[in-house]
Amino acid sequence: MISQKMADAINEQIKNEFYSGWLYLAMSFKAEEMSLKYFAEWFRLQESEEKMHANKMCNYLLDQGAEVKLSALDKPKFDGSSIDAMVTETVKHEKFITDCISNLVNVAKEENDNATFNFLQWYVEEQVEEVASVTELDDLVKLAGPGQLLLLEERLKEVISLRNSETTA
Ligand code: OFO
Repeated sequence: MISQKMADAINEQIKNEFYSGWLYLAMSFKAEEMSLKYFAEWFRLQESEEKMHANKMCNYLLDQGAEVKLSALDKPKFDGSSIDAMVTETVKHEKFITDCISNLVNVAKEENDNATFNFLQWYVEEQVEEVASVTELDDLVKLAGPGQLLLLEERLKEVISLRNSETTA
C-alpha cells in the first residue's frame, strides 16, 4: 500500500499523461489539415504511447491497492499555425513532463517509498528518450525549412515503419 500523498501525485501525473495524448491527437489532426500525412501518423503514435504511459500508472496504483482517480482534461493548447511551431511545442511539453516525473521521484524519496521509486525509473529513462527524439525532429524541421518538409515526411515514414516493426516483433 502506498501513501495517500504518493497516490495523489501519481493520479495527477496520470492526468498529465492523458493530456499529453490529447495534445498529440489534436496536433495529429492539424498535421492532417496541412496534408502532412506522416507527421500526422507520428503524432498518432505519440498519442498511443502517452495512453500506454498513463495506463501503466493506473495499473500500478491498482496493484498497490490505491484508487485511480481520473479527472477532466483541459482543451489542448498549442500554436497550430505550422508544423514547426507544433514540433517545438512538443519539445517544450516533453521537458515539462520530465520535470513532473522528477517531482514524482522526489515525492517517492520523501515518502521512503522504494517500490514507487523503482517503478518511476522506467519513466525517468523514457523521458530521456522522448526529449532526445523530439529534439532531433525539431532540429530537422528547422534545418529543412518549409521547402523541404516532403523530404522529412519520407524520413518519418521510415521512422514509423521501424517503430511499428519493433512493436509487432
Ligand atoms: Fe509520457 O511522455 Fe510524453 O508526455
